[in-house]
Amino acid sequence: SKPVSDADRRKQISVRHIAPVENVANVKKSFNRHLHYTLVKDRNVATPRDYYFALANTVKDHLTARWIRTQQYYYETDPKRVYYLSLEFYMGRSLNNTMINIGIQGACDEAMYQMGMDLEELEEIEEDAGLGNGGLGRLAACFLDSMATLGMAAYGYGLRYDYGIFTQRMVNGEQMGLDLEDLEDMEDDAGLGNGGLGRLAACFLDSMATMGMPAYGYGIRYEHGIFTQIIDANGEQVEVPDDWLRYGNPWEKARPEYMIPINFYGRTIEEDGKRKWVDCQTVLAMPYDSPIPGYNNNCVNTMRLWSAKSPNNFNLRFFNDGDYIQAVLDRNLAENISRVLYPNDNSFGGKELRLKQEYFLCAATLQDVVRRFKHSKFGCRKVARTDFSRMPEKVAIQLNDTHPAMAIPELMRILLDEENLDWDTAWDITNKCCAYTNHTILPEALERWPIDLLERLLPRHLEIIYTINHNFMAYVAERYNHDQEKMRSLSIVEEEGGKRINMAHLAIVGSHAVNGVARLHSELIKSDLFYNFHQMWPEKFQNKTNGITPRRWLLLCNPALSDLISDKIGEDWIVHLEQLAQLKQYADDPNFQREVMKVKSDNKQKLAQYLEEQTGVKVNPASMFDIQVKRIHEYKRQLLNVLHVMTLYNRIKQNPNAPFVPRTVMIGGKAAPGYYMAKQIIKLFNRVGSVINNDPVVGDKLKIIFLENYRVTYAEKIMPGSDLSEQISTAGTEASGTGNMKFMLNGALTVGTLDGANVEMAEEMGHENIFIFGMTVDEVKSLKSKGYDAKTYYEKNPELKQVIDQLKSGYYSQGNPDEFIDIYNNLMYHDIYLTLADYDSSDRTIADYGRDIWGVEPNFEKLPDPHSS
Ligand code: HBZ
Ligand code: IMP
Repeated sequence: SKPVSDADRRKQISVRHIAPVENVANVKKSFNRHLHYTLVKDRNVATPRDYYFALANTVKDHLTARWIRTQQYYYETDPKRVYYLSLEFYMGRSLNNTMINIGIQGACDEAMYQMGMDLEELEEIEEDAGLGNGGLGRLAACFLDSMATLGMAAYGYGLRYDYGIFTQRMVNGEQMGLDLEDLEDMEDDAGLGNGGLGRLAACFLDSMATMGMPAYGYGIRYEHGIFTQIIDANGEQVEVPDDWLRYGNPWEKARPEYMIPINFYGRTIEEDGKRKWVDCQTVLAMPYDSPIPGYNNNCVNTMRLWSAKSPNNFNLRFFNDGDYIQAVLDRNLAENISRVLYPNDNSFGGKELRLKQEYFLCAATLQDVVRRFKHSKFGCRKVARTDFSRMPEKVAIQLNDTHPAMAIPELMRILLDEENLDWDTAWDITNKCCAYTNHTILPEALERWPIDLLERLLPRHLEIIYTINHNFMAYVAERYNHDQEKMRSLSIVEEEGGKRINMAHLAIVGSHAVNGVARLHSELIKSDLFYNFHQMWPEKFQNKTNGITPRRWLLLCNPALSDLISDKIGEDWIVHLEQLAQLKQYADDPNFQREVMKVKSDNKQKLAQYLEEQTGVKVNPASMFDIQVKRIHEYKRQLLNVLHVMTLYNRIKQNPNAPFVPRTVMIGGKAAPGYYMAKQIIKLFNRVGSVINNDPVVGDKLKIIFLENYRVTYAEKIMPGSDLSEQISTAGTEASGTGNMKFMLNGALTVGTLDGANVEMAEEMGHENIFIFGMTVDEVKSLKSKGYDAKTYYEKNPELKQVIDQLKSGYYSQGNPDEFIDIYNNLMYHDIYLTLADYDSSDRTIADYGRDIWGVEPNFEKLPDPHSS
C-alpha cells in the first residue's frame, strides 16, 4: 500500500486539532500581504522561494508579539538569566519548528493547501542554519529549544558565520553517468573546460565554422583535462562553501544600533597604579537576533549571533597615505573574523583566526551581559546597578566546551579594569557566574593556545591568566606541600614543548561547576583527564547526561509515530518525555505492534523514495536499514562497520543460496577537510559499495549507500526510517553521542558498545532491548597496557583475515594494492582505537542473530578473486 504522506497525515491531524477558519483566513491574508509588500511580487512572477519567504514572514509575524512580550517580562521581573555561550549553534531549519511550537502548523498547512501549494515542498526550500560541526553544535541548538520550553530566561550567544559547515559533495564518475573504465580508455577528449565557459567556447567555434567565418580558437593544450580530475576524485569528498545567507535569512533581525567595539593586539601599560590596554585595533560586533520559541508556552527567547564589522576609521593610516582604495578593500580583514565556521570536530587546529573568533564572541557577549545586568529594572532605581557582588544571583554563564573559555579572563578584565573592582571580588564573581561543560577526552581536541600568540593578540588577557595561575599555584603549593609534580600537572600554563595555555585548566579553575555529558564520560573526567583537579575539588565535578529535544526529533520529524503515541497516552510526552513509559502497557498489544510496524514501514518507504531521488540507487524498503550517521572519525570506527560489510559480502559470495536477511547499509557524515584518514574511510566505503552493489550474485541482499551531505535536515529524514542504529565507538572515546538518542526515539534498535550515553540507554531500555558488544572501558585499558597487537586478532579469525587481505590486495580498488595501504597499515600497526579487537565481538552478535533469529549459519570458506573469471 502507498505510504501516507506527511501532508495527508497532517490533514488527519488537523481533523483532530481543527484549525479555526479565521486562523486559516488570517494566514492567507498575511501571506498575500507579504508576497506583495515584503517580496514585491505578484502571483505571475513569484517563485517557490518567494512563497517560502512569504510564509516564513507570516509565521514570524505570529512570533513577534510573543517575543517582545517575553523580553519585556524578563525586564520587568528580572529573573536570573542563563547565557549559553557556544562557537556553534547547529540549528537546521526553523519554519516547521516555529509553526509547531506556536501551534499554527495546522492553519498554515490548510492555508497553503487552499492556495494550491504544498507546505512540505515550501519547507524544503529553507537553507539549514549549519553553524555547527556535529554533536556539540546540535546540543546547543537542542538546549535553546528546551530552555525556552521550560520557560527559562535564557540566551544563546554565538557567531553569525557567513559560511556554515561546508556542503559535502561526492565526486563520482558513476553518478555522472560515466563508467570508470571508459574514462581511462578515453584517449583524448574535449575535457578541457570546467563547465559552462569552456562549453560556450566550444559552441562558438562550431557556430563560427557553420557560419563560414574565418575564425580560430586559441587556448592552452592542458596536460590533463577535467575528466582526469574526476577519475582522481572518484568516490571522494569535495567541500563546497555553504553560502547559506545568499537569499537572506528571514528569521534574524539585525541590530546595528547595538553594535559593540571589540579590541585586539596593542600592549599594556601601568597608569595611576592600574593596568591599561592601549594601542588596540578595534573591530565592531553587530548583533543579529533570532527568536527561539518554546513549545506551546508563549515564551520566545533570543539567540544573539555576532557578526564582525569594520569600523569606519579602520586602517586610517592608509587614508593618510592616500591609498583610499586599499583601505576600503582591507575592511575585509576585520570582517573575516565571522566569515566561516572552522570545520573540525574533535580536533584543535590552533589557528590565529580561530582564537580571534573565540575572543570576539566572549568580549561582545560579556559586554551585553554586563549591560543587561546593570540596567535591569530591579538593579538600582537610579541609572544603573553598580553592586556587582549580586551578579552571581542574576547571571549564569555556561561555556560550551573551552571554545568560549576566554570569557573568564574577559569578565575579570571588565570587572577589574572597567568597573574598578579589586581582584578577589572580581574573581569570586567570575567563579560563581561561570560553569564549564567538557565534551571530549581526546587529547588532540583539547585547546592549548601558544603563549606568543596570546601575547600578541590579547596581551592584557595573558597578564590576567598569569595572575590567575599565580594565585592558583600558590593555593596548590600550600595545599600539597609544594609538590612540584602536582603543581606542574595542574598548572594553567604548560611548559613542555613551547609555552601554552591549557584552556581546560583555565575553565576548571575559573568555574564553580564542571560537567561531563554522560555518566561514563563524567566518571572518566574524574578518574583520568582531570584526575588531580577532582582530587582537589570533588564538589566541582558533575554529570549532566545529554539529551535531545523531542519536539524536533519526534514530533516534527516523525508525525506518524507522534500521532500514534498521542492516541495512546495523550500529548504530555511532548514536554514531559518520561511519559513515554506509559507505552509499556501496550508493548504486547498486537494491534499497537502492527500500527507501530506500519508507521516504520511507511517511513522506510518514504526514505527509500528520497534516497532514490538523491542517489539514483534503488533500495529495497523491505531490507533492514542499517545506518551509521555522524562525523567521520577514527574513534567512531566507521571502519569497523566497513569491515563488517566486507564480511557479509564474503559470506554471500561463498554461499549465495543461504538464507540472508536483506540489508541496506548506509554510512553518512562529513570528514574534516584536512583529516586524511577520514577521507580515506569515505573512499573505501564507496569502493566497497561499487563492488558489492554491482555484483549480480548479491542482488537485493546487500546494498551499500553513502549518504551524502549528512546534516540536521537529512537527519530528520533518516531517523524515522531507520531499523538499526550503529553506535560502535571504542569504549571510553565518545563522550556521549546524541544521534544514538535520536534513533532510539524513532524506534530503531541499537547495536553499540558500552560507550558514552549508550550505557545509560541500555539501562533505561533493558539490556534485552539493545545489542551491546565489544570491550568495556576497563577491557580497553587493560588491553592497551598489555599491548594491543592487531596481528593476533587477524590470525585468529579467518573471516577477519580474509577482509584485511582483501583490503591489502586491492580487491576493492581495481587491483591497486596501494590505494588503501594507509588504512591497512593503520589498522594493523597504529590503531589506537583497537578496531580489530572488537571485530570478533560485533561478529559474535551477528552470528547469534543468525543462529537464534534468522536461521543462518556463518560460512568461512575463501572466495575466488572477483577479477578472475
Ligand atoms: O559533543 C561531541 C562529542 O564527541 C559527543 O560525544 C557529544 O555527544 C557531543 C555533545 O556533547 N563533540 C563535538 O561535537 N565536538 C565538536 O564538534 C568540536 C568542534 C570544534 C572543536 C572541537 C570539538 O575545536
Ligand atoms: P535586553 O534584554 O536588554 O535586550 O532588553 C530586552 C527588553 O527589555 C527590551 O526589548 C524592552 O522590552 C525591555 N527593556 C529594556 N530596557 C528597558 C528600559 O529601560 N525600560 C523599559 N523596558 C526596557
